[in-house]
Amino acid sequence: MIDESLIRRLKASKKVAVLTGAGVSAESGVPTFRGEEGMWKKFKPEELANFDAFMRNPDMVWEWYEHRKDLMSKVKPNAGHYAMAKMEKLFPVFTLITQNIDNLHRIAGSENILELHGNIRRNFCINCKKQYNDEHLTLGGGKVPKCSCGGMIRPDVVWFGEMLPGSILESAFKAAETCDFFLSLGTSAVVYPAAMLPVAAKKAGAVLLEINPETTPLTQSTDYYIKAKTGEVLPQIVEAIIK
Ligand code: BJW
Ligand code: ZN
Repeated sequence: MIDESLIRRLKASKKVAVLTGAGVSAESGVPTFRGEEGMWKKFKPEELANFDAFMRNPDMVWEWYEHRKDLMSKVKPNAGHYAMAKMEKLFPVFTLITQNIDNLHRIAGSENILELHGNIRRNFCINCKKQYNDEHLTLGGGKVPKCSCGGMIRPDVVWFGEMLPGSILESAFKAAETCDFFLSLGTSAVVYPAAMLPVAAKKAGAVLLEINPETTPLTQSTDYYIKAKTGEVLPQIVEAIIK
């Protein structure tokens, strides 16, 4: 059962902002980084997802991304993604801020999306910055592709130590600081600056809801915490606000 006061307060909201993390795509078969089922139990994310690792061993890092590109091209949105696309239509202002690079929110039909950490289908040359989408590359060889200028091509995602896209981050903070209701979904809330968004929303007066089967450093600051999978709970929340 979902708390009645949560539904009442969400229903009364005009501006809603949502932050999603890897947990939202877990039920689609995309492994998370951390947590019980985290794929990075063997590797520390900070060691693989950074520019120095790419420069030291470009083929290894590229092969890891090729593997994930392949996986992410095959998976489908789950009930949580679809519920968020439905939710977007129910509020005058709805901003979906995602740390995920897998494109599943867009495939599910969400429109106002801010991708904080890039998108795995895009790539660019580290030398001349020319953009290459996956369809412009031959994937599967385990070797880092080269640009026409000779430079190495990397995925257009944000690695540790790199700045997030400035205008996207700015829009995300604006959405967080001006919303009435903020949802933090399927994120361990340990990676900055994304982890600051729910805190900024709460500080600016928003109601804060977290949904995650495991508690996070954010949990103690929330108004509502639902210990569950997003694919199970979000459709119930949408049903309850439509009723
Ligand atoms: C479910 C579920 C289900 C499971 N339903 N839930 C301030 C303080 C301390 C450190 C820093 C700071 N500011 C900056 C830093 C450094 C660093 C950082 O945050 N480090 C911390 C780890 C300590 N941040 C950065 O470097 C960022 N850049 C930056 O700040 O630039 C300015 C700067 C530069 C130089 C110096 C200082 C400042 C960049 C961060 C980039 C993160 N990139 C990655 C990789 C992207 C590409 C790729 O995918 O390969 O982004 S790392 C990885 O973590 C990925 C994710 O988007 C991100 C967050 O992970 P997420 O989504 O939360 O996933 P998990 O796996 O952690 O959690 C999943 C959750 O789901 C779990 O809680 C489960 O329980 C739950 N779950 N099933 C609902 N069914
Ligand atoms: Zn180039």
